[in-house]
Amino acid sequence: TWSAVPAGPPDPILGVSEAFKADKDPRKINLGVGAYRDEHGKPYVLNSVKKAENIIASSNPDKEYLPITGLADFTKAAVKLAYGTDSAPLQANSVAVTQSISGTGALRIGGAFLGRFYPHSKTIYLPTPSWGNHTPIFRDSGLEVKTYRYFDKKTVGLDFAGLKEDLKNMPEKTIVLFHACAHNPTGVDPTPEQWKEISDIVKEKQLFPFFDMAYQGFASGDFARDAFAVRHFVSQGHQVVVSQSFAKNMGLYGERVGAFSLVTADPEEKARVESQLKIVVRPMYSNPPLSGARVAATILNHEGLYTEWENEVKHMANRIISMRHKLYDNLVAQGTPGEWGHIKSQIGMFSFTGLTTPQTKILAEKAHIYMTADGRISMAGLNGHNIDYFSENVSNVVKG
Ligand code: PLP
Ligand code: TYF
Repeated sequence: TWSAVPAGPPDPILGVSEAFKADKDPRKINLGVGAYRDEHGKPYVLNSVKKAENIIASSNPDKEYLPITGLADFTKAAVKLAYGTDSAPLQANSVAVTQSISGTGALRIGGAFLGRFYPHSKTIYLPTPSWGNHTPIFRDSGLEVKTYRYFDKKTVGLDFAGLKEDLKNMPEKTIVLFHACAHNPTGVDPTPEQWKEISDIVKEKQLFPFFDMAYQGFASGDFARDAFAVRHFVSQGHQVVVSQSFAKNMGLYGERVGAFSLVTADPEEKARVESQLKIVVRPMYSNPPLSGARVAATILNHEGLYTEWENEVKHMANRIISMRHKLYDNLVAQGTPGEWGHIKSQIGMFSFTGLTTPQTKILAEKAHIYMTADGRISMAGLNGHNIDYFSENVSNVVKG
């Protein structure tokens, strides 16, 4: 029956983890997947999460199905985190929201909803490059995927002129995806001033902004600062849609906690939109998973735990930033050819190092250092124990 099914290619990111696992060298380092690691290279379960789990366990909760759009205590708090408590559409009760299977599920629900109901276009523009899963997610949800310029290889920074030109040349009212902060894979974000210009062009062209917010808090350690783009767009009257993930900022990766929300015109429109979100979700998975949403809701709605969580997010963000400085200092001290300022200026979980695919292969084969073939490293995989070994090997491979 399945003799005509061709073997598919492995996931380029998760494939790196497999190669890492198979390597038996004690010096090995995995900088592939974007998952936070502590200063000993170990996965990190947040204390705020452990405490929330204890609170939940001691309340003897049942295991009933959630509603189709999920746990309301969670979704209400999630949109406050994204839009800000004083956000006008939140105050007006016009933000429609559903819980989702983490950020990926939120993007998928968003793609499906826009594919079905957005009246003006079935095309979504993604930055080049973008997270590798964006194209398949939106294609599988029935949208046509196109791209706009984003990253400038020469400056290892934002191609702001190219980005603006491409936005201006898009058909009116088309859908554009933006990474809200901590762009994956480049680590390059527009500045607040640049976001303002982008917002103006989006308004002029009546483009439809879709924000993927997978790293709120992870970029700067400050939730409001990382939500600048979303909140600015909303303040300018854009009816944004937002996908949120709690994988990174709460370390709830495998728990699959996320939300998809849309700004609508008023509570009546919101109710209609939410009724259709249910119709999108119901045949996909009926209703979302319970445990992770309970954890997130407990943290978001508990003053003490929220503060503790905020501090833990700051700690993660700051540890990553300190690794950026150390790596930069090491590369410069070792006389590594090239300009390495981007290691410090890039934002969030990743650094787009500029290492070439052949260099990444050499690092894997000779030094047991694993990263994606595009030269992206997950900064969180570096720590005080392995950063000197890493810098030395990068320096050597660049010197050739
Ligand atoms: N969007 C971006 C840009 C990401 O990098 C990721 C994952 O790392 C996601 C969305 C979705 O992740 P998840 O489904 O684990 O929340
Ligand atoms: O870019 C990353 O490393 C994260 C992790 O199917 C990830 O997005 C990778 C692959 C995937 C889901 C998450």
